[in-house]
Amino acid sequence: MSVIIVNLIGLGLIAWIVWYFWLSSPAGTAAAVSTGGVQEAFIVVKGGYSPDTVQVEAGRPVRLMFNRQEADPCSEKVILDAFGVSADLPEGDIVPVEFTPTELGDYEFACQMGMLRGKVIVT
Ligand SMILES: [Cu+2]
Repeated sequence: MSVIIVNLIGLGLIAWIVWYFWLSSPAGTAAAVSTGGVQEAFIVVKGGYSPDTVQVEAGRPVRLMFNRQEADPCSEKVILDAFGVSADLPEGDIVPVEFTPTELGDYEFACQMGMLRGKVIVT
């Protein structure tokens, strides 16, 4: 019986984390959450980027955690030209992409064909 209760609490916690990081800000803009000086944001990749706009502060490291939830080859790579970084996104994995923005502005990121687009706003 107590095992069932513990499992239910665990499931509830997972549901809350998923809701908090992914579902509470669908598509729109998300401010990166700072953990130990690193600005972190979770981005779900599924027919687009969600959220598709992430707001960060200049001069501090950023870690974007991409979670690709589809098999569509269109989204298998994400490229952040302005920051000189790119990453392969295996389906289901959470892939961190790190960089430190130094100048204010809007910077696009996209899939390798430029069909899916998102934006990093550096303030
Ligand atoms: Cu594409």
